[in-house]
Amino acid sequence: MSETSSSGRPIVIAANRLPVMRTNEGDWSPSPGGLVRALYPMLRESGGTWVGWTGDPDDHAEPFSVEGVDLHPVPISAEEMNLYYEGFSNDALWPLYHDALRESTYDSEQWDAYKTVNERFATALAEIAPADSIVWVHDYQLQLVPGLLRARRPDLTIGFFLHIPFPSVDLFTRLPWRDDIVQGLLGCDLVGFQRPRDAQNFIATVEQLLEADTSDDTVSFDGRTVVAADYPISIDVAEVEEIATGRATRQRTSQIRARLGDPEVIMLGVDRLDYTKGIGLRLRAFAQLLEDERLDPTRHVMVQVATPTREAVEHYQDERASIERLVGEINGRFSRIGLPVVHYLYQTLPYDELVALYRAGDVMLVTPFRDGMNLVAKEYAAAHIDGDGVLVLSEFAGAAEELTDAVQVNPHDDRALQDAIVEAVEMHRHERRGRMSGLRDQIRKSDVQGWADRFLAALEVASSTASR
Ligand code: GDG
Repeated sequence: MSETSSSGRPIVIAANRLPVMRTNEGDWSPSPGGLVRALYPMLRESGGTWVGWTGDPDDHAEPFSVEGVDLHPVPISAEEMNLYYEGFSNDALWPLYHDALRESTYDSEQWDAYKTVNERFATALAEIAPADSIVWVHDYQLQLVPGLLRARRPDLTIGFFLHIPFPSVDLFTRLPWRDDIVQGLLGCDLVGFQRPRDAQNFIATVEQLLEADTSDDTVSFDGRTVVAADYPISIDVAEVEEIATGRATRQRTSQIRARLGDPEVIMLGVDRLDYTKGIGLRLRAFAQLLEDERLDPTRHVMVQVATPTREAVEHYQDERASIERLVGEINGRFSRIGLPVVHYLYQTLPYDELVALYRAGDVMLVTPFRDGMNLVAKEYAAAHIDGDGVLVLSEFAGAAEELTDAVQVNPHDDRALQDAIVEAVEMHRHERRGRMSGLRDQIRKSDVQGWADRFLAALEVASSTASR
């Protein structure tokens, strides 16, 4: 824990979802995930609070506390869920911020719901944040909150972290409500991004839209200075290593290999079933390699975990249908009785099972068209305590900035992707181990706790220099 986070100032986190889930007995327990693991202990120590939605529509639950952290539910109705979350957040902002990979829907009713929910979050935060506390707002669903909160509570230190990319000026300015969004973010003392390029895009956008004074990493607007910089997120490395080392995981990994028919090489993909992740692309590359006999279905198999997500949004339904058709085609053509060549799981697996799969994966395929960071790539390296395994990584994942020992590839180039897969499959043991050692050194240098500490330390510096 850094000196800054133990400086005694209470911390309030705001995110779309609360960091807890209901147990079978109807109680609450912290949800799995690196963000929760990084922030929970800090909140416990600072006497902090997390503000967010419980996940159930129209849930007007009173504030409660789980393992020493105060949780403050913000109600969201079923209709708002549809307009603010599935609509504006995931059908307008998500595709726009990911290189406009799908057409965005711009709908003023959805925008109104986005504003209403952001106002509700800002009102809740203004009421509960202790005097002079630190408020850390997360992600694209809540971009108006910093500005709304600053107007109500100028005493607060406000930070924001965007988990997804910030697009180029040319893309961002398509957004009908572009000025409102950037002004919302400028209510912060510090706006954090995954990559330097995201921060640069933000600064260039502010410069163009608001004609504000900017420098490399600051914006002067409305008499205040706002810092915009990159803080690449990471994972709980120790936790993944602990699971990976466990006896149960080792046994499960051997069992998985055996169940797959003890192939020479297991290729693995793990993604939310999202059109940004390039799942179809890698399946097509795999199929072409089988077709060209550069891979052999008796020696090389693929496992693709595609976690259900945003199933009410049409682009996601289309993507699922297209992937499932492709899996069917490939298996129809190349499988043998009892031995499919692609093992496809449209499921959310327990985390232990995921780590066992990472360990079983000889080659990990992470091929997004665009990704803020991609934690799966980092989790794969953390799980490979055996020092072996090859990561094939898209140049368009934020993780590519740090994970330079991966086999990096432009996933839009189908031949290059096929070659990268063959390179990974055929890589000499010595080179595999050298690269994996580089990947593991890199992620150990910056785990999620370090990320949170760095962000909060920079936020306190930014707020002490900003004139309010
Ligand atoms: C957003 C940004 C950025 C996946 N399947 C299962 C499962 N997972 C877990 C993984 C990993 C997480 O979900 C996925 O994180 P990613 O980073 O890969 O992707 P997004 O969900 O799109 O996350 C992304 C991230 O925010 C953080 O800032 O890196 O760029 O898009 O932790 O392990 N977990 C379990 N079962 C599954 O089936 N338990």
